[in-house]
Amino acid sequence: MKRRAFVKKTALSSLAGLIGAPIVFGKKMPANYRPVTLQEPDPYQLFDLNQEMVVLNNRPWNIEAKAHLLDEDITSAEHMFIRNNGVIPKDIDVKSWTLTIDGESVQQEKTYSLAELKSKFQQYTYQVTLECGGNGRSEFDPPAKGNQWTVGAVSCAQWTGVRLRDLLEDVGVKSDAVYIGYHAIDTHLSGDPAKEPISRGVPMEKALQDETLLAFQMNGEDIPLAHGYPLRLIAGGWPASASGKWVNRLSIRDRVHDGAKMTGTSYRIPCKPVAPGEKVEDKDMCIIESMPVKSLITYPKSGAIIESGEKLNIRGHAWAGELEVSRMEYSIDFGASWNQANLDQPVNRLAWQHFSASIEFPENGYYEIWAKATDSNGNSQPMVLPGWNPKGYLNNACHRIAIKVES
Ligand SMILES: Nc1nc2c(c(=O)[nH]1)N[C@H]1C(S)=C(S)[C@@H](COP(=O)(O)O)O[C@H]1N2
Ligand SMILES: [Mo]
Repeated sequence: MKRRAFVKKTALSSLAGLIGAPIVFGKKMPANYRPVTLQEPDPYQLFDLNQEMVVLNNRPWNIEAKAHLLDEDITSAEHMFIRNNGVIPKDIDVKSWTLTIDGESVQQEKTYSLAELKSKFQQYTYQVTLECGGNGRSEFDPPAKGNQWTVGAVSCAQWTGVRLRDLLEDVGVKSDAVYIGYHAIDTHLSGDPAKEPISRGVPMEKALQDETLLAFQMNGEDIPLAHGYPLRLIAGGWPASASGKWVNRLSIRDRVHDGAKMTGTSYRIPCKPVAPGEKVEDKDMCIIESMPVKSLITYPKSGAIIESGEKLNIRGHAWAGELEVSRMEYSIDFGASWNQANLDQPVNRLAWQHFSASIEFPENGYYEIWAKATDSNGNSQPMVLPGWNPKGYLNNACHRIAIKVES
């Protein structure tokens, strides 16, 4: 086979892989053409997404927001990133939905219907930041495999549900309990029913926090299907992979949960920094817990043109995993000097914080605005890419937008 023809064939089959179906007249497609289904966020109207959302993959569905779409204080479903490891479940019957709590360290295994969960336990609402551990992956060099998230795999919606702590009290937890693992009904891409796409969890200490919920509502309505309808674990401030969607079973474990994507390089980083590209053994990899400090300029949109002499009011959000953001700064001279921005308190623990600033530009021309948050432990965002790791997690480099000032 000639090399050119071969390249074309692999390109076609990888496109078909992304689409999840063979492209019947694929050979007639112009070279470098991107099929419409991959240009639009959701041509089959599976989700209620804004047209500017960016599809990174549609088997499984992985879709991110652009920074300016995240301008809302409370992220709406329309602008919320979607991250799936497997196939979204279909035909969910809420009436027969149950949640079972089991595991080596449960005192009494119990199964609850959704109605029981809602009536038996007190309900709480928290606004919670959920950021994918791989957000920012696209900047790593050498590159990391996986969805090439830029900046938009983060959300901060309001979640309503019952406290996991109250459920744990109801079933009783043995003194040797270490971890909670979730199990859900989404299916593995291979179609193998014995395989779970993902089954992660959190240590007992995190499970017992006030804000750790089993949620049945998002922003005051049923959780949208793509985000975990009808029941979702919410463990804010940690990689969002800990917040299991479509959860029907929780196991109280006497060891660190060993479900799918808990081991190897999944959601783990080298315990000690390594050189870019270095091989790291499994035993030297540590599970990601609280996410690092980060921020996003959500207004204006990058590329804005400002009239000479006008002040520019910028705004955005900042978050710091389990910590609070204590200082917010911006730079218009590539990080040579920094100015203080206004920073609000979070509405509750684990919610992002809003910032704003009014900027005057000294003369006409091109500028970049860089934003830098500092957490309550004094850790600031790095100006450029932080520590390389094999899977490209935890890129919390300063967000930057482009601005032109013209008369
Ligand atoms: N059951 C299940 N839960 C899941 C996932 C999944 O694929 N299946 N993906 C996880 C990951 S990696 C992330 S980042 C978040 C994404 O949540 P969202 O799609 O609601 O934004 O869900 C987490 N919970
Ligand atoms: Mo994720």
